[in-house]
Amino acid sequence: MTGVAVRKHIVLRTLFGLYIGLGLLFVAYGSAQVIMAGRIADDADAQFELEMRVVKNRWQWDPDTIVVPYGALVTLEIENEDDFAHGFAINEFGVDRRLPGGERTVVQFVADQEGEFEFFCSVYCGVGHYDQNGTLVVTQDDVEQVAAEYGVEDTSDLPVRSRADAMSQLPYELDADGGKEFELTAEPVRWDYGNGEIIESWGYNGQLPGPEIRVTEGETVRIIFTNELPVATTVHWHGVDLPNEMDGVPGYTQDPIEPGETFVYEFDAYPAGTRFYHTHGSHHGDEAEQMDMGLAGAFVVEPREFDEPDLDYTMVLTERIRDGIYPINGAIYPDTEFLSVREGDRVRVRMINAGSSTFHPMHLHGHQFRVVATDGNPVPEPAQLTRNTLPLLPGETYDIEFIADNPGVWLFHCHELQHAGGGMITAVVYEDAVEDENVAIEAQTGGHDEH
Ligand SMILES: [Cu+2]
Repeated sequence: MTGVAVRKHIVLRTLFGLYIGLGLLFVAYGSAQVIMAGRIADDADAQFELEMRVVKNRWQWDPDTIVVPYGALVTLEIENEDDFAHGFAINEFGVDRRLPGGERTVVQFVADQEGEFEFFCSVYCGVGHYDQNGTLVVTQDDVEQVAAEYGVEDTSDLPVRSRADAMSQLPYELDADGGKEFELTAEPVRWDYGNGEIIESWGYNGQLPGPEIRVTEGETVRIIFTNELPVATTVHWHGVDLPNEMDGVPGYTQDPIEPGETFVYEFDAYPAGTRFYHTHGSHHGDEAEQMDMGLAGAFVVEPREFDEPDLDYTMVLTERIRDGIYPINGAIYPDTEFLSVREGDRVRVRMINAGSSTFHPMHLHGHQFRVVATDGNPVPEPAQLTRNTLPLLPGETYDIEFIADNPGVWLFHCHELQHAGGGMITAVVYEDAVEDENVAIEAQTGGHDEH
């Protein structure tokens, strides 16, 4: 790799100003520090992007370890998204740069001393970050080897995947007793959310959201789960009434599943409805971080007698708050998949809020819809509300239905408009309208089953 200029990007941000609220909210911003714990450079032009961050009142650098070869010209792009000033200093290299809140700076120095050096924040801001230091390692030995000794995992070579590579439903095999057996793997991936946003993520079977698991009520479901993440994890079956030991809560119902380990979840699928699966973390406190890295997917239990709609569309809402991204099914506008309908269709949308902390008032243009299920459970017809905007709190699911009776191209978006701006927009597109409307929309549509 010598002579190849590899530009390593690491983006992390301080959101100190946002650390108000519940404990769970704090850890939402801790995402990515685990797989981005360090970076290595193996050529003379070592470029890094470095951010300063405070998580749960604790100061953190991300990456917190940087390994470079002796003699490298080190370029650090440092970003401070905090409202407060911070500083970046390495005494031995004469670096001490003050960085006002919200600003970015570039620091350059030649790594002309071998050894291990501390980098630290040189501005006291009362958060207690002044004693949380990062490590710069300068070595004449093989950098990869030295990095391994420091536990630095370089993920910049992970494959980039996007919705185009994703499967819509997880395949299964029928076992001898008629149960459905699935294989699910949690693994790191660089996820392309669209619109130029490629972010290091954790996905089930390498995708965000995880592939939909669809079964029929009463079926025995066996999920052979393998953890290929660099951290321990668990899988929780949200809204499913299963035996306690299958609930996926580390420290309560099971031990955390360590990297490389497999755990088998087995239960009967009750009750019918739109459910989902998501990580419950490795211990109390990292659930939000793991979930917003991408570890969630739909788990749909069809009733035995299912009055199938013309279009059955699952809409998983997630969030990458630090990056300002609010995806629908792992993609942000204008790269979201649109709902392709025909006039007269009865359309069901299974909306799932699988983000850790944010609510989404989802608004459909041009139609009124009925709320036919709340948290997966059917609403009796006289009690069904007719709405065009429906807020989803974290962990909630709603099934809505509407009749496609108003041809055109109609936006369907989060009406928290910061979220819409962060990509949470899709559209209901009538097939006939596509020919009349612009080609860009045509390119986006798809997924309509023949009927
Ligand atoms: Cu929203």
